[in-house]
Amino acid sequence: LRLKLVMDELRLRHRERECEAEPDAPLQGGAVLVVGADAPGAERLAARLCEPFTARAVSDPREAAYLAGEFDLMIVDVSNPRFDGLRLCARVRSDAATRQLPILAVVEADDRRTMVRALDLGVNDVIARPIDAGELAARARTQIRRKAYADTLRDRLDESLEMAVKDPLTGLFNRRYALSRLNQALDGLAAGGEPVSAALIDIDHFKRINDTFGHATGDAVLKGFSARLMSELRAVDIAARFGGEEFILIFPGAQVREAMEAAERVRAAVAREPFPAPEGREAILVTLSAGVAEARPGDDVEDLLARADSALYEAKASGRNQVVD
Ligand code: GH3
Ligand code: MG
Ligand code: MG
Ligand code: MG
Repeated sequence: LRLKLVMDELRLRHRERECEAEPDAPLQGGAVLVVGADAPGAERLAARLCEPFTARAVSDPREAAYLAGEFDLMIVDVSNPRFDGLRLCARVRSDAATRQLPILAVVEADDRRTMVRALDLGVNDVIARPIDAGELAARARTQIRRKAYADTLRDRLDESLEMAVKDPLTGLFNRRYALSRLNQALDGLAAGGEPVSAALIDIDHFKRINDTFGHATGDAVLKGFSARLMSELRAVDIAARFGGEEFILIFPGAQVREAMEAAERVRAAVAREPFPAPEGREAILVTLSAGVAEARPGDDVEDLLARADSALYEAKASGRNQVVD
């Protein structure tokens, strides 16, 4: 054992020189969690990684699993039979929070069996003992770069998916998305599923707001109005901007009475408190009119919306600031 420690010490010194000598490798670093069978083993492994990596050494697999989500890469020593590194790898792979974390497993050069098991478990790469520091850095770099690229792609995908369904001004869903959800709900109803109701909303005398305060304030009111809509709805309800200052609420599972109550709650919340006006001017009281309709079996989207629209017309005609079914 003493001989082994001396050997490690020598390797470490050698490594320190290697670190300084690292030639013109691109400065792609990252936070690396190094997991070994025991604290000194983990520390020795971590010491093999130098700038621009920052390594943290850990020897408790539970602590490692807990910390893993904070790192760009995990290096696990699976070469020590007294330490079940493979189990840690499996756990990190199956946990949703760390599923994307790259794992590099350290194996004995002649232990093909463990190497294959590690790869089967979803480890991204393996490195064989005795460890060459240059090889370790290269494999670490590759995995971190791959992860960064995959993260970028995923973010861009999320962003464009969101742009396809959202209204940019208010952050509510857009008309197209609302119509497709309504279609889905009507299909569900036709197949004997749960009821669905919808409310069409139109802001009262919105032209006056634009004319009095300008278009920019009108836009700000639309944003604040939308936020207030959202705060009154259940998680399963859908709020969308249907057109300029027209909105639709979809209430999955709701019959007309429940939808009326929800729309009335929204109406009251909007009318209760005025919206901010430009500096030095009186806050802006906003009211809305809404028409509610429950889907009937056999309805298509146009049928349902036509009924909601005539209810909205009635709400406008009977003095605004009210909900009609
Ligand atoms: P009412 O609905 O009560 O009959 O009166 P209204 O004044 O609200 O009339 P209407 O709904 O027909 O007009 C809506 C106005 O909203 C017309 C348009 O200039 C304005 N508007 C539509 N989209 C936007 C927008 O994105 N931003 C702003 N600032 N104004 C918009
Ligand atoms: Mg309108
Ligand atoms: Mg109108
Ligand atoms: Mg209006």
